[in-house]
Amino acid sequence: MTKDIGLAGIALVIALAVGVSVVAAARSFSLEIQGGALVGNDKTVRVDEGDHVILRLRSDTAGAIHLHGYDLEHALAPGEETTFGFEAFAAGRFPLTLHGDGGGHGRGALGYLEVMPR
Ligand SMILES: [Cu+2]
Repeated sequence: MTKDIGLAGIALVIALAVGVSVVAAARSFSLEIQGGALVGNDKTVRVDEGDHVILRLRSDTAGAIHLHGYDLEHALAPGEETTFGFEAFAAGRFPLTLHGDGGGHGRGALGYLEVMPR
């Protein structure tokens, strides 16, 4: 009897693990920053809660990109593509800002990360 419960428990754990891996996805986006602003009209990165987000960033100036709410910062080197990866652990709308060499915000949000709840 205890053996059956043990097997059922293992099956449940496997089912949960498979379920999670099926719904969460790796989502990759390329963002280019020129003159302190994002290039292009779409300033919003949209993902689902639990996704692994990869932002491929290219900037014409040095500084850092700051994801508010998640409180993550990623350094930028001029002219070089860098990869900023993180888990979308919280649902909501979060500003992405550019911090210059001296720190602080240039001119408000570059764009937004929108994370849809599961
Ligand atoms: Cu900031």
